[in-house]
Amino acid sequence: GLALPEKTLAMIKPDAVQANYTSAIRQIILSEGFHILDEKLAHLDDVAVKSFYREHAERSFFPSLIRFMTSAPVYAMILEREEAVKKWRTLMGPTDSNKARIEAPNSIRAKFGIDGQQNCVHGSDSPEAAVREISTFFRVLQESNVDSPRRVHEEL
Ligand code: DGI
Repeated sequence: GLALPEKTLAMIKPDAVQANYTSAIRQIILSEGFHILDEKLAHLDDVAVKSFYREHAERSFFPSLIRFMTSAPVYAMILEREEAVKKWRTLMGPTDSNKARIEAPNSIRAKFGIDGQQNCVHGSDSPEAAVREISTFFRVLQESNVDSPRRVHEEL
């Protein structure tokens, strides 16, 4: 069948950046057939996290989530492969790292996550979210995940 390349936003969260797991996680990503199109270290502020996780704004854990996500830098990557969104979420494992250790022991959260909040990695949950989230970190020529006119030489 068709296997068109798709992009997703992967992020190594503050717990794993602080624990120096960035290069180990990056190596797993590459060994699983993802291409890393761009990558950068970023330190999110309150405004950025509130926007990024706005779907959780009313949840009781939201203030704690903001404190965690602003506590240290994150490492953002644009991943590309076929079915990147789904494949990256499968590789991450369940949201709660302790559940991941039971249900998906080979997943990244099982190996490097701490709990249900400090869970080492993020992945977009749809191609549409991927476009939005990638634009949080990167200036991109969006030509793959979205039907919009391709802009080239945007600096000119
Ligand atoms: O897409 P996921 O990261 O797997 O999960 P999600 O979109 O449901 O939640 C986004 C993040 O919010 C998750 O990675 C950690 C945090 N979170 C979700 N549920 C809980 C939570 N944090 C706490 N403390 N408690 C929760 O129940």
